[in-house]
Amino acid sequence: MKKKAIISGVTGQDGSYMAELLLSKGYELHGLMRRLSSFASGRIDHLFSNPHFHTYHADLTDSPSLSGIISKVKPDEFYNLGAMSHVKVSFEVPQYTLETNTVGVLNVLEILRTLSPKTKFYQASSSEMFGVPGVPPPFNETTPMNPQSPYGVAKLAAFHLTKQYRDGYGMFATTGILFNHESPRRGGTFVTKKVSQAVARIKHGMQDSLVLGNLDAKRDWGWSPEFVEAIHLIMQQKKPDVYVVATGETHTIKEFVEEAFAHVGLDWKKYVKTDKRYIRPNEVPLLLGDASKIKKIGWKPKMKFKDIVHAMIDYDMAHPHDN
Ligand code: NAP
Ligand code: F7E
Repeated sequence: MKKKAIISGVTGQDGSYMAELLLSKGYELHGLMRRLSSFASGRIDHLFSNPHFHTYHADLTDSPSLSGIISKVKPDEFYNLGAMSHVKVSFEVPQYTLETNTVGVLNVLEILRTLSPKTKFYQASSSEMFGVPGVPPPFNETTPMNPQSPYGVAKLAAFHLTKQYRDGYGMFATTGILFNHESPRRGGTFVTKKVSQAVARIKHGMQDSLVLGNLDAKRDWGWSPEFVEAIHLIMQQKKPDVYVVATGETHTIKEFVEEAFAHVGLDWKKYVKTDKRYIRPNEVPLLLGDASKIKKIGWKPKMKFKDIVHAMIDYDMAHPHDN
C-alpha cells in the first residue's frame, strides 16, 4: 500500500520540494492550494501529470475545507507547510497572520484529533520564534524564545499547540525549528531572492539598482531541498519531538549581497541603496542554529553559504524574466 500524505502550502518553496521528495519515495500525495486571482502553481506545474498527485482548494482558516479532505484521504502523514510566511508583512496583517499561522494549525490538529488521530502531523516551526532570546548563540531546542514579530508570536503559539496535542492527546504531532532556507524557488520578496534576481537583471541591463533595508542582520541560511529531507526524516522517527534544523553558520545580509554581485563580476556598492521602508518595527539581529540533535538521527547540511548564493544567481542569470 502506498503511504498517503497531505501537504498544506504545496505551492510554496518548501511545499514544492516536499511534493517532489514524497512522490519520488512512492507516496500518494494530496496538496492543498488556495484559490487566488491569478495562477500560483508555477512551482508545481510539472507535477500535475503525475497520477499520484492530487490537488484541492482549501485554506487553513477554513475548517470545512480541511475536514472534508482529511476525512476523504485519511492520510498517514500531514505536512503543515502552509503559512503567511513573510515576517515584515506580518506587522501589516497581524490578525490574518495569527489566523493562518496559529488558528490554522489548531484547525488541522482538532480535525486530525477527531477524524484521523493516527495521522502523523508535522508543524513548520521557525527560528523567528527565538527572536532575541537573551542568551548567546547558537540556539538549540532548549533556548528560551522571545519572538519579535506577529509572525514569530503566531509560530510560537502554534509550536505550543503542537506540544499540547502531542502531550495531552498522545498524537504524533512533531516539529522542526527551521532556520532560513533558500533556493531558486524562494519568493521574490525575501531578501536572498530579491538580491539574486536584482543581480541577474542588473547584469542583463534590465534593472539599474537594488533597494534594501537592514544590511547588518545575520542569518543562518540553508538549502531548501535539503531542509525538506530533514522534515521527512523528523516524520519517520518513532516518537514525535522537536528538532532544530540549521547550518551552524551565520552571515550578514551585506555578505550575501557582496558575494552575489561579485559572482557576476560587479561591485555591489555601485548598485545597492537602502531605504527605511524595508526596515521592520522590530528586528531579529542574529540567527545561528545548533543542529546537533538532528545530526544524531542522520541529517546534515551539505550546501555551504557560497554554494547557495551561486546557485541562486546562476538560476536567475538563466531566467532573468521569471517573477
Ligand atoms: P512560502 O514559499 O511562502 O509558502 C507558503 C505556502 O503557504 C504557500 O503555498 C501559500 O500559498 C500557503 N498559504 C499561505 N496562506 C495560506 C492559508 N491561509 N491557507 C493555506 N495555505 C496558505 O513559504 P516556505 O518558505 O515554503 O515555508 C514553508 C513553511 O515553513 C511556512 O510555514 C513557513 O512559515 C515555514 N518556515 C519557513 C522558513 C524558510 O526560511 N523558508 C523557515 C522556517 C519556517 P500561496 O502559494 O497561495 O501563497
Ligand atoms: O529577511 C533583512 C531583514 O525576509 C532576512 C522567512 O522564511 O526566515 C524568513 O524570515 C533579513 C531580515 O527573511 C531586506 O530585515 C534587508 O533581517 O529574507 P527575509 P526572515 O525575515 O529572516 C524565517 C526563519 C521564517 O520563518 C520566515 O518564514 O534580511 N532585509 N533588506 C530584508 N528583508 C527583506 N525581505 N527585504 C529587504 O529588502
